[in-house]
Amino acid sequence: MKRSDGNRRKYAVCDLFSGFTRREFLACAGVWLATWRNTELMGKSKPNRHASRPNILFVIADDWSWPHAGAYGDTTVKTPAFDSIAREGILFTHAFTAAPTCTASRSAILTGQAPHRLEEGANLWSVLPAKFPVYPEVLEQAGYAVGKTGKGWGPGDEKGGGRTRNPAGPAYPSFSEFLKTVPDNKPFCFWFGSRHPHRAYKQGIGVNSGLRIEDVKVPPFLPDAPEVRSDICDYYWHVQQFDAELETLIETLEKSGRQNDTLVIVTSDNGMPFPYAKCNLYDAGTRMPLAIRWPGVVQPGVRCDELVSLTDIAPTILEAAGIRPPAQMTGVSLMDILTGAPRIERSAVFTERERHTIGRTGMRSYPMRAIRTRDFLYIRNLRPNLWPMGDPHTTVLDRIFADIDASPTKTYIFRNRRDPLVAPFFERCFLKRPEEELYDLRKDPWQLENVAAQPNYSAVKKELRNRLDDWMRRTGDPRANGETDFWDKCPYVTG
Ligand SMILES: [Ca+2]
Repeated sequence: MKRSDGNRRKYAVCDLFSGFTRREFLACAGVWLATWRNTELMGKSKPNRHASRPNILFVIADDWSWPHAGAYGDTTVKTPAFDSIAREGILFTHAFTAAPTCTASRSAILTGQAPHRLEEGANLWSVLPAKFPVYPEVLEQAGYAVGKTGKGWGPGDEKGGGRTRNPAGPAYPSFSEFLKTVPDNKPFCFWFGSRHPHRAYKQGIGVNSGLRIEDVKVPPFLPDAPEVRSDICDYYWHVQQFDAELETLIETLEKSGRQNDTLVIVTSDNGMPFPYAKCNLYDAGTRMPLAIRWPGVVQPGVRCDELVSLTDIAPTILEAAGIRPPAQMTGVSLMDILTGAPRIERSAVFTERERHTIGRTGMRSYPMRAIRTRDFLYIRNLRPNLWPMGDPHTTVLDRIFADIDASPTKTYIFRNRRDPLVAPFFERCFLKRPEEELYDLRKDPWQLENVAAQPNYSAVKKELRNRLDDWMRRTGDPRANGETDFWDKCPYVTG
């Protein structure tokens, strides 16, 4: 085994610690190190048959939540292209974005780092300073052809912070146009950023295209009303548009004859644009569809239930290309999962948010941090005196609670907030929240009942609070040391 592989593995050991308690880490590290020593010393590790460096096709939807795909059991929305990638590769059931807001999520995917490490890059409509390396640049320096179409990093000033282009790569009109520029002997890295299913929607387009409101399963965090069902049909229609784009990409790849040498990754940046979803740290905002296909490497039809983060994508891509990830990447390569290698299952992922819209007096952020384990979600609201979804003090409905996208569902809940049947949804989705939230996912999978104040949960709350504190400290979170107004003062760069 090459020395660089050994270094990479050592690096992975250090970084794996991010998902573990100290006790779990110590218990597992011995087993892991023994495996490593055996393969290292006895030379029994399999030769890297991917040394030829695969092409990378990264396909990202905009505002698409788990589990809205056929591969996850949704029988209403039709996603044959995503389902085919899942069937021919690996389907992740517990993948989480680092932040439920476009810019921060994309910053984290590209850099492999937690957003709070990326300065302005943690805010919506911001810049991603050039000092933070992104995987397309690293691949380009290693000889890859790099390009992107559609929504790359952003929204924000893609050339701000000392950059010369969008961090996702130079723009091309389409994947096929990009491929025409790539010599046969050169590997490529291409980013396709869809605009679907981001709003705005043409109201009724879902129903008018044949989706039936009676077929919609309304998630329990939303009221079951015809307006909401129709809004979900519109969302589904846009999910299907994304899937059609994915189908075209797959066909283009096949026509190029390079599909067997290409690692395809399909995911989303944050959850559906509905109350309690996008811009929230509940699963509806952070849990993402994720499927990865890599012919000859990933076993077809594998389903992975381990907790993974989209910050893991960049180190995965780099490792697949035979490149050691930059030391500051807090993500952990998924190569062991992709190859079915022995591994330590991670026991947690971490999510966060800073400023989304400028919906608060003084352009203030509403900072949150969370730890998600198999059985619990613990959220800390660092400024519980502020409105989590934006200030209510305006007469323009679109700007009331501005962190919730304007939509028929938002309007329905707001206008019916005094209806006893709707009031609990309004309180949960719109109003202020306590400093700590804790949800027992074993009996509350949609995180509707905060049990943080219940005495029988005090031990688990303490443990999760400590783990979250520990992660914030170890990853250099400026908020680990208390209040900061750094993200309040960052410009809202709308171009
Ligand atoms: Ca988005």
